Amino acid sequence: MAPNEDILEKSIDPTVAPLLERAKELNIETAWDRLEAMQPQCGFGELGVCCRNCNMGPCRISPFDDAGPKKGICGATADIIVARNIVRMIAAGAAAHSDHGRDLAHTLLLTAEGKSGGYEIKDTEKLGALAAEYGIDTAGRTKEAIALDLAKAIYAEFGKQEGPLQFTRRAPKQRVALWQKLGIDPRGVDREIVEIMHRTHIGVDNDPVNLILQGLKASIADGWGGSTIATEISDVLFGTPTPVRSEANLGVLKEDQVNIIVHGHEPVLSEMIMAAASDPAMVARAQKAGATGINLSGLCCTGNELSMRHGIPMAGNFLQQELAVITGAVEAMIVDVQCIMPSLGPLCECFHTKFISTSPKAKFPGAVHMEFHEEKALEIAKEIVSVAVDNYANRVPEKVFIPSDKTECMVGFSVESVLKALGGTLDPLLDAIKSGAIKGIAGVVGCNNPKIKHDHGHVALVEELIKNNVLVASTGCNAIACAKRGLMLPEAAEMAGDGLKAVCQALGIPPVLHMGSCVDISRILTFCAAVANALGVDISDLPVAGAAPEWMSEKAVSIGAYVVSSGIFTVLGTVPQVLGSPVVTEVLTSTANDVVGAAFAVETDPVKGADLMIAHMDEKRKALGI
Ligand code: NFS
Ligand code: SF4
Repeated sequence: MAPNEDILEKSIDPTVAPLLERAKELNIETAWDRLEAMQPQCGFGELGVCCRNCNMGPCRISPFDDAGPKKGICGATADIIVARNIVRMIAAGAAAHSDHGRDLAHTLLLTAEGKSGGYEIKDTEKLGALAAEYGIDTAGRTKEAIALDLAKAIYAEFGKQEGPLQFTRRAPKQRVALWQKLGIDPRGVDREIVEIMHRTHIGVDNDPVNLILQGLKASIADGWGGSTIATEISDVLFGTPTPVRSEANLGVLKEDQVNIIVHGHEPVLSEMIMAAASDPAMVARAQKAGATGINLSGLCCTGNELSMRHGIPMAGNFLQQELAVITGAVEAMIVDVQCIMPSLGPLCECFHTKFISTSPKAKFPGAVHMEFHEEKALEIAKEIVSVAVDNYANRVPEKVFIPSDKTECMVGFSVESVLKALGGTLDPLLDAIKSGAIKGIAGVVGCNNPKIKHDHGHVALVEELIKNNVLVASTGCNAIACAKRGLMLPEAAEMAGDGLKAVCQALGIPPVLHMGSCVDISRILTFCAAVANALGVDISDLPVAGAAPEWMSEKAVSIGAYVVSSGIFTVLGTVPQVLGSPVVTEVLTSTANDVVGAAFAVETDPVKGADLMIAHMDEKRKALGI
């Protein structure tokens, strides 16, 4: 039976319609159904004008009705309420990324002290480079001794009372000077987040512009601080990615193997699950259970992390997490933190799938909690994997429905590997930009959101960009969408404009570069800074732009804020909850240009969104005289 019209409208991904049809047959709900049940969504919430920051409230400003309230009980206007709400979203997003970075610092510290159970320092070259940035002596010292100093220095970045954060100094000096002039050069990562919580408490900061500036400051602490820390230490511990072939989409699940999906964000967990799943004893155990082997894949950013370092397949992006379970072929869904739907618990109960939570920070209804600790990492990972293997016997063959679709991709473009592809210097890229063969560089990132046809926002925007000779750097759920679409193959150069096509063919790279997970947007920042420094200009002078075509998370709000604070024009494909405030809307979409040299645009049509980015690049090129 062909899926009905309505289901076909949900996604451009060929695995989605059949699995949604399957869900309907089994009377199982997904995020799409819950979105429908939520209609109409609260108009006050959509505009950002509701406040429950104190117990005189809740208050909401009525933009619809002239006679309705225009002030909260404390007197807060729509501008104040919206500004407080959006900067609290930044605080949450910056906290999520940065706490992820902190966990990596913790793992590095334990590893340096010889106390971690199975981790090692894999990339000594990067360790040396980071030590140099921090002014740590390396001559004649062991990698453990250097790593110990580095871990301590990085740990200190979180609780520091005065700045600067070391990695912010990768930004061009003009940018740093601007941040200093504006008072938004961040101090300790935690301090900036705490200050948002303080300022948004009732009766503290009631100036929308002053609030937004603190939001930008915390977001810079995320992008150039916490997220960069997460990326760099992951590279030290697990290796800096180099181009590798992988596969993407639910067709990577295997009918005759134990399917284990790792979902969430921190490679600290997934790297050990990978080690445990490839242990010969574990594979033998799977074979004894009647499977031909163990098949590991990843979802969301964990998928990106495993794929770009090891070529492990990506099962899908955010909106496919429930569909993965509905295949009936997953023995275990192992999760850590972030973007894990609490719906997975009840959903897994409809199948044989074991839903295993591992982080003390993230427990879920219906999950088995097997707490992960770095000190005994491999040991615990083996216990978790054995639960999955033993669960193979419980699979119900009649319930198995695996779509066949999967696509090959080339992933793993760290800044280091891009430089290597360029022959060790930025010059070929700079020349291609100057000659116009490459019009500019776009960072396209972010989530899925059922408010938008799944993956359509990502793919339509990216295809329009490459057609117009824009090289795309992609991370997060956008990267998975592009991989599934075949845009991350060198052959996809055929879809690019002539200039970009020639460059990609000469270098053997795809027109859309997989740069990693969402914390790895720090790689894009580092790259933009390197290009700006090579040209002797600020990032805001470059023909670059950002986009988050299907964003939904608070992390994405923080990302958008630090990308704009870094001087990069950014297009949002879903409407942020700020339109109830004329002041906040004006500041974010226009005034920001005069302050940080970049602003946001909101455009729900992805092709038009791409066109805005292209027009912006044309303008910047003209100003640079190229
Ligand atoms: Ni990013 Fe990664 Fe995906 Fe969005 Fe979630 S997985 S950190 S937040 S949904 S891109
Ligand atoms: Fe209402 Fe002001 Fe309290 Fe918010 S802080 S709930 S606007 S009284």
